[in-house]
Amino acid sequence: MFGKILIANRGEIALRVQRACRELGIKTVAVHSEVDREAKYVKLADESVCIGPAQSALSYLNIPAIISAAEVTDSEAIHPGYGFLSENADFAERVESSGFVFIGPRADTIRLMGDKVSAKDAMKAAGVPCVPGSDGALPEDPKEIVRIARIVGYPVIVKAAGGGGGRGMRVVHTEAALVNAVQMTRTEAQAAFGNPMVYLERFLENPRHVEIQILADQFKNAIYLGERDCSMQRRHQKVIEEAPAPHIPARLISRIGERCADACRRFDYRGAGTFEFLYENGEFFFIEMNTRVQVEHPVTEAITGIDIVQEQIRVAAGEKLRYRQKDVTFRGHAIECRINAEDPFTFVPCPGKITFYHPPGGPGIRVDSHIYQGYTVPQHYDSMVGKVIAYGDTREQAIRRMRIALSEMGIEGIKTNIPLHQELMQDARFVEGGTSIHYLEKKLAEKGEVKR
Ligand code: MV4
Repeated sequence: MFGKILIANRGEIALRVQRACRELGIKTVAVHSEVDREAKYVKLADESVCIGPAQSALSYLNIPAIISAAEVTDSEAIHPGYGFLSENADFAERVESSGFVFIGPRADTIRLMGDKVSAKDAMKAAGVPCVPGSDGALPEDPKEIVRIARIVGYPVIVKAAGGGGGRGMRVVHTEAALVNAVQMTRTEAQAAFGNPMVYLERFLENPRHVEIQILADQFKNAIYLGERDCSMQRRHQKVIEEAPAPHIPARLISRIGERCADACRRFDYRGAGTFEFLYENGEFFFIEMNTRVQVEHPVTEAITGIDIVQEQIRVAAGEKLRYRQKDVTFRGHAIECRINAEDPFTFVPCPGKITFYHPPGGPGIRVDSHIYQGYTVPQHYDSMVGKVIAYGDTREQAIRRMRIALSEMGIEGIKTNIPLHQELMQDARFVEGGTSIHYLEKKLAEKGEVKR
């Protein structure tokens, strides 16, 4: 096992990784920007290195500074967390060529999944069901594009190969609008990702976002840890996640989970990973794979009892996976509310000093957060300041516990989206379960209408 790990991230995930390291007896190095100098996870780390000014581009995305910090602290491995450099294949490559272990998949795997066209090709070949669409990237010839779209059937969605997570896509309802939409998406994709390749899919009108968590080691052992429903989102930002996904038969999950684990064995996947699917009318359609630990990993940890971050570290150190599929059992239900420093109605970010903080607790409640009374939420980064995870024997119990937790939680000095979560925990459609990816935005639009 490693003796010392550098954590190339900030905020709640930096603290989460640190806790996993501590439990494994590994020393930790925090890297931080100038504005994060006073952050508690920096003080709690065994060592810390300032890697640059507040702007992410000059600190948390500064590859040479991070590699240097690993060198001067004699770290053996680097954990990238989520966001920042976590899915940057060049970073993974530089980490490994500098003699450190990158805690994640190999650089070529990250690159394969970063290109959404090659990712989809690989999944199709591995027997993972995909959204029907163009086979690979679209050609230049407008006549060919029109022909392909006719076969796929309207509405279609044009997506950038270099995009993902909702960036670089356009829905097209008619043939008349197609060629122009493809051209516009190409131009935007070139500007945003340096890659003009686009592909086409049948547009699913009312799906849910259901993802499968997997774990794999370098010895071709791979398991799935069930699914998460992340449909409650606004502008591609997840707001609430839960596991299991309501009203999806367990045998459907095990069938798709086995496909994902099979795919991992096929392309020698190593570490934790997530297969993103759209789920509509009882069918799963693969859209993208994430090669990092995700924000919402705690709901899976709650229902499986497996520490995903510790397993990431173990398999990166070359250990054999400690679980076989038959060892993985699913019990109970978990819901996560992302707590953001933002106006609960306008969603405008609200950084500033926290003058009072009282975290919730009690049976089945987990809080993953780096904040404390007196902490100043900087304006330079994501507005998420923590997550509340409620676990119960049933979904109903998890919801009841979440309501209590939110009512106990006190954060003053900044605005947060706690009121939005409180409203959603009382929302009849949420309580029923199984709402689509459009539910929250529709609900918010209706609320807006009433106000006017
Ligand atoms: C789609 C889709 C409908 N049909 N693909 C958005 C994020 C990116 N991961 C893929 N996205 C979508 N792809 C087809 N063929 C609808 C979305 C989508 C979405 C997906 C997941 C969660 C939230 C979403 C919000 C709007 C659109």
